[in-house]
Amino acid sequence: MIPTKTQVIGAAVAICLLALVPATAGAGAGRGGSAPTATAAVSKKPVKRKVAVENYYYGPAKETIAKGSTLTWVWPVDGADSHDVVLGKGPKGVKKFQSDIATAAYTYKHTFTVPGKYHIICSLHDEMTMDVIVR
Ligand SMILES: [Cu+2]
Repeated sequence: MIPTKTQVIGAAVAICLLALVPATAGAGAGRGGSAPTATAAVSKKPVKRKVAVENYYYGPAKETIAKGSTLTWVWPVDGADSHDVVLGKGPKGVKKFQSDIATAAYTYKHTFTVPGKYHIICSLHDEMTMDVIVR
């Protein structure tokens, strides 16, 4: 049987709706309720930002900041597992930096003076990484 125009359109709409469902459902589920990372235009001025050190992830996992900006990693007051902040790979000539290994109520600060891409890792958890782009 040849499908009528209405049936074809109906099927197309149904497919579109199906395609939308996982996208919408996935959007909010990602980070366990942390604030959405609105990507505003990157300020050319140095900024001071905080990064949450959570169990097995940094929030946010990506930061784009101007040269001279400072990131402060903040461990939760009631932290459960131990983590650190280590420069895995950075621009040429940048010295390695790393925090202590801490569990709770700890902060670590670093000011980025050299533009480039910084890959930050937790030395205890391979899956725990973040990227910092310095412009
Ligand atoms: Cu960790």
